[in-house]
Amino acid sequence: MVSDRRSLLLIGGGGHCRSVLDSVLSMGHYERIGIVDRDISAAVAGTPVVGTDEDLPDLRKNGWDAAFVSVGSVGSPVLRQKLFDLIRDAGYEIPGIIDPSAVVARDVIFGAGVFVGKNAVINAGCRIGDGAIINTGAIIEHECRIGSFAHISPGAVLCGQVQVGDRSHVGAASVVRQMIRVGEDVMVGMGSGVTQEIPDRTEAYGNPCRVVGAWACM
Ligand code: JB3
Repeated sequence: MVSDRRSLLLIGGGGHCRSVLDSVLSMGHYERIGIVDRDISAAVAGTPVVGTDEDLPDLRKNGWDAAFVSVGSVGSPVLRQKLFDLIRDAGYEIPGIIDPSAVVARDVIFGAGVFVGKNAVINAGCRIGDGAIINTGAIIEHECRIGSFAHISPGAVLCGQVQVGDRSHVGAASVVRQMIRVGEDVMVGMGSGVTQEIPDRTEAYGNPCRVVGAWACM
């Protein structure tokens, strides 16, 4: 985490950005915040849009030092991954945004650009991959592995030693039993109770959670 007051671009100015922005303001680390969106009228809560993706290299030269992907994801993390690559290649620092109300164990290892929302809990021994979203009130119990660009939705509960693969989505209020693997590019529908492994590139939902077909992240 950064401790000095610097400048931060939020990439994507929609609903998820509103949550991210509120956490950024609560953290108080940044004295200048701007939004980059394909829609230049997308100002969020008084924070201005300062350009589009094409402007990112110039904005970097003009003193914006950090950037964070604030486009959200409900089952389609590909845009988030593309924007993450864009800001990394343009030379921005990519911080984590962890809401001050979240409870995070001391030994959790974070990749770059992770969002942890209000009242989320991440317990001891977890690893969270680049660009993952641990959304409002999610509980990630001890020794879980969350892949890059995965989205753990509001109120989801992952019991101990659960693995969630890259780009996978665990729907709101779902529960994943301890030591279960949710594969890569998986969509788990909201309210599911996951008691068995979910294979890569599948869609599954229900309680008990059943695979209902193939899933392709787009
Ligand atoms: O589930 C929860 C709690 N939140 C959801 C979140 C995780 O994902 C939320 O309900 C939404 O389903 C979704 O939030 P998101 O991505 O903020 O969706 P939306 O409100 O539609 O806003 C998307 C924003 O991204 C819009 O302002 C778009 O103009 C912008 N956008 C789209 N493509 C882009 C691009 N911005 C940039 N910079 N570049 C793009 O390519």
